[in-house]
Amino acid sequence: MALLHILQYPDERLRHVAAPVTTVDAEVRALVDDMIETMYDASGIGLAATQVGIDRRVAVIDVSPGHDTPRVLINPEIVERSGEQESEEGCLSIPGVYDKVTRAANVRVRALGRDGEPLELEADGLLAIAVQHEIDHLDGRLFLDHLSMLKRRRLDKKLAKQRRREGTDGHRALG
Ligand code: K1U
Ligand code: ZN
Repeated sequence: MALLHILQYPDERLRHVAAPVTTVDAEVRALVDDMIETMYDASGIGLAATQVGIDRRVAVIDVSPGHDTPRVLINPEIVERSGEQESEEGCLSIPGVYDKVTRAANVRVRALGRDGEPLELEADGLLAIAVQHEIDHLDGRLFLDHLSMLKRRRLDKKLAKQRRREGTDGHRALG
């Protein structure tokens, strides 16, 4: 298994729309295993293949308290949604930024599991949020896209300043 590099906002590859997986083969299973290891290493509760630069519809999620029950969603589709919930979200591709996002409270998801078996998942609470957050990644969307224009502009300014300070935007850090 291997740790994968997690792309950081504003990397344009985070905006790619991932293609469906046609065959769940050994290569896809190896990707799933690497993504689970990477999610745990980063102390995340989810990870989408888009975040590691792979444009395939593969996501992993683990919201269990012991961080020992990984769920694998290949080609996930939300087939039913109801209600609303608002909660604070973060993103492994946008470290240090958290904000409130409103999403469906309950979702029913169809997907394939790690071995290609069809599965259906009914989710609420944090699991429902994580599922929607990861499917957004597979569609090239970030939780920032759910914020108001005003909040978004403020955050973009803050992040650009942070990148300048860290010298990670191609300019020399001035201290
Ligand atoms: O996809 C990702 O960037 C992973 C992200 C998923 C996520 C965050 C917040 C709400 C729903 C889904 C994270 O894991 S961010 C960091 C995190 O570990 C965390 C966030 C909320 C609760 C518990 C942990
Ligand atoms: Zn994210």
